[in-house]
Amino acid sequence: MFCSPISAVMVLRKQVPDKNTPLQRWRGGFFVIVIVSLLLVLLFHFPYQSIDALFGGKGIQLIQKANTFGSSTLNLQNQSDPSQVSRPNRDKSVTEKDKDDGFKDYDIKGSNFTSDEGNAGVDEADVEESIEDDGVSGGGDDHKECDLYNGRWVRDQTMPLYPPGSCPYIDKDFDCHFHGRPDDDYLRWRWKPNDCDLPSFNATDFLERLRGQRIVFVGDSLNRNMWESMVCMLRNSVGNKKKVYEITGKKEFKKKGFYSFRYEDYNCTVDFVATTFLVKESPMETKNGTMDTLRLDLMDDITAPMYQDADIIVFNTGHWWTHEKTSKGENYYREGNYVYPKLEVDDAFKRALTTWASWIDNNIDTTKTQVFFRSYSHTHFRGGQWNSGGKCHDETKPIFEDSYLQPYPTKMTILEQVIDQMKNTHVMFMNISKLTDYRKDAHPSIYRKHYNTEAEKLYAVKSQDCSHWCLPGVPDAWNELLYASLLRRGKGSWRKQSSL
Ligand SMILES: *[C@@H]1O[C@H](CO)[C@@H](O)[C@H](O)[C@H]1NC(C)=O
Ligand SMILES: *[C@@H]1O[C@H](CO)[C@@H](O)[C@H](O)[C@H]1NC(C)=O
Ligand SMILES: *[C@@H]1O[C@H](CO)[C@@H](O)[C@H](O)[C@H]1NC(C)=O
Ligand SMILES: *[C@@H]1O[C@H](CO)[C@@H](O)[C@H](O)[C@H]1NC(C)=O
Ligand SMILES: *[C@@H]1O[C@H](CO)[C@@H](O)[C@H](O)[C@H]1NC(C)=O
Ligand SMILES: CC(=O)N[C@H]1CO[C@H](CO)[C@@H](O)[C@@H]1O
Repeated sequence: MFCSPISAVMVLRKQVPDKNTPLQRWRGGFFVIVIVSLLLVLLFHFPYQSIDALFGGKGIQLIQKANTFGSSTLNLQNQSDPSQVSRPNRDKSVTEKDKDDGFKDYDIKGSNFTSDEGNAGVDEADVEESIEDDGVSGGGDDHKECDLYNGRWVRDQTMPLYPPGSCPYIDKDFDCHFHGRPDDDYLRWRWKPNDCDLPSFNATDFLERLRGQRIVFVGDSLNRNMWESMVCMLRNSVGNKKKVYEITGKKEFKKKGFYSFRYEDYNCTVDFVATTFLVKESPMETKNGTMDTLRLDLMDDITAPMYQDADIIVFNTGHWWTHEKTSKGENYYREGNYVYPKLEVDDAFKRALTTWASWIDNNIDTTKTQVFFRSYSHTHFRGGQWNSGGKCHDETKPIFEDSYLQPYPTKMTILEQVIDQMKNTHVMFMNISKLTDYRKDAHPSIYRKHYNTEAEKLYAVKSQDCSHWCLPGVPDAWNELLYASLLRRGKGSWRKQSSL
């Protein structure tokens, strides 16, 4: 649709009518060229916001579409300057009560989350068309890009990307090797999109591109899982491991707050901000004492400044949005001073995400910051839920049969709709739900702690972790997909010239 300014001008030159005098012809042609060039200069050299203002808010969508469908020569995203990086206020440490002292706090009831098949299909076609998930281009175009999230797990003996037990920054709960998991087949799978190959993960290249920048994972413990994976994948390529460290020396990452791994040779950091709902948890005083409430209309203002100016942000939320973790929706959700006597969790989720989306649209500098949202990661509790003896510890093989997969979560359909309505920000949607659903074999299950007695072992069998992932493991694939998306759609140092 668009082509380079020079070829556009050449085309116009050819089309100037030939019946006038040479002078008129020259003048006419000249003015057309000047005006067209001016327009093109405007288009190509103004940041998104300016273009957006010019086109009354529709500019970004136009440009995104152009970029999705367009040829690989078009590079409208080469506008950020990675050297202009400012830092957040790192002193803002959070002292709120630790919400993650047992894995259960972060767990969910898988089947209840994904139920509601009746609604799952609503508007799905529309959503698919308009959402940029950096995998699928919109419908109806010949230059359809490969959907990175539509694929399968293939055997690969060169996996994993870092040796089990090699990385000291993996939470003990995720360190299945440390806790003696006997099988290791679950480590030897690689995600393979059906219509293309992922670029192999080059940690040195990733760090080079991240030089002078900051990537932040924001969300619940599943994003901590992904963050630790990234820290380890990158650390594996660094010769002198002493030059990779948490900036305040922390070795435990479960408390709410801010964590930052610095890669000294690359002047960059890989950070995690723990905020389970993204919006603000807000205790409220009542006659009867303090009541926990969740503000659906306000971002978590303690954590938002910790990531607002990062170069890359990867969000997630989802596992806490369940009936039982939100007081059954009774006297819990709040907007302003109004506490809903009762609100359905999907409704609350939609309101909170809408708050998130509008905050992103108004507070993120999209010329600098690239925003990702990672979708829901499936759980695999068999014979019960996380709190009623659900199990996955005998699983050593992925699911191969698609008909055994769970339906696409309704909450993710809601998320897609919210992202689709954003005005200023191109959010890259990492649609990893299905790929996680295949991997019933890769959870920590009983290998999340040591047990000394038979009684402890018995208890471990009854209280398994089938929602987080062993590391090395499945989140490594999410980070490979993040790398692929950055190479394909990234700005500045991330942009790769050759097509993916
Ligand atoms: C980005 O623009 C600069 C100059 O404006 C150019 O030198 C560089 O090659 C461009 N990078 C990419 C990836 O297109
Ligand atoms: C990885 O990236 C580095 C830095 O760009 C490069 O020197 C190296 O050749 C790459 N390795 C592979 C295997 O492509
Ligand atoms: C490190 O990166 C920051 C931006 O994050 C930059 O201001 C600073 O100059 C860089 N330092 C070096 C030594 O390159
Ligand atoms: C306070 O407790 C009383 C008695 O249990 C109850 O009737 C009332 O609704 C409570 N008020 C609030 C604001 O929770
Ligand atoms: C994400 O993947 C699911 C299948 O797991 C699909 O139904 C949904 O449409 C996808 N969303 C996008 C935006 O591609
Ligand atoms: C739809 C569904 O699966 N509902 C279940 C949610 O979880 C509770 C408690 O585990 C079950 O009793 C429901 O049947």
